[in-house]
Amino acid sequence: MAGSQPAAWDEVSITRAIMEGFFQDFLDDLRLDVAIAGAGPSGLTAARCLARDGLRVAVFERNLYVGGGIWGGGMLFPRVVVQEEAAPLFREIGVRLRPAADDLFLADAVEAVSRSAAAAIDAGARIWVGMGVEDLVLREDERVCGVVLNWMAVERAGLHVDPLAVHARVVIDATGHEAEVARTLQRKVPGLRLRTASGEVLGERPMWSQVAEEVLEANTMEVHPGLIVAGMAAGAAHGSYRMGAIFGGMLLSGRKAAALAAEICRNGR
Ligand code: 48F
Repeated sequence: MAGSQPAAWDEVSITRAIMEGFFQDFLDDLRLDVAIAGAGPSGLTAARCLARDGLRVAVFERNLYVGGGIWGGGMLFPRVVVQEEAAPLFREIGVRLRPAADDLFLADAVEAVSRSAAAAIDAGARIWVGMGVEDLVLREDERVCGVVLNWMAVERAGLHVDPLAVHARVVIDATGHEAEVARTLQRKVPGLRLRTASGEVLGERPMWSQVAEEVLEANTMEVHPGLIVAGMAAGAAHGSYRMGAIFGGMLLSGRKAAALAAEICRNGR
């Protein structure tokens, strides 16, 4: 600015701030209690509950934005429905709910994403975006002990770039309908039997909302030592039904996944 004192910073200061800040934070997260793949409703809820319990937790989200399937509500109508049992999990983070027909509650999708992400961060979780979980780290007895990461941009460009890894005592697969992390484990360890009834990831069935929601908490479990499935990944792992734009099960599943992961961390496995 002509005539005024030049600012102390220049372009290099901006670059330095970004690079130093990134690496300070990322180095902090190289050894986690819990690594969560996917920042949809189940992953964000799990992250908040774990961080609130004092565990070191990070979420790795492939996209540049968080929220997973919340944004689109139902068929691009940006409203999401939750049932009464799950309503407190939204209310406690300030998501306003309107009563809807048949004992359901309605939330604004943008508010639900924003408050879920903010609550997880406020509790102490860190969310990394643009980083996908492309594989797992294994140890003796095929125990899962970390995630293998790469940039979404690398994946999309189809570049041959080796990934980096972060250790975690527990990994939560909250990747949604494809249960990507559990499927990767199954694909890469021939003969592996998961702890699902079928021993494998069955994939999601067509829609039956009520049953899908009812069984989701039970399906949220450690499917392999060190690997918990949550949210739609838990449904898909067990070959359960699709539920559509009702999200209560996702919140309850995230909370249960957090409780299971915390228990594993406490028991020192
Ligand atoms: O799909 P998503 O919202 O999963 P969710 O928490 O909730 C499902 C509901 O949104 C909805 C539903 C309703 O009730 O059926 O679909 O189970 O969020 C999954 C997140 O994981 C990211 C993906 O971009 C999304 O934000 N994701 C998927 N694969 C990976 C991943 C991966 N390999 N690594 C990192 N993130």
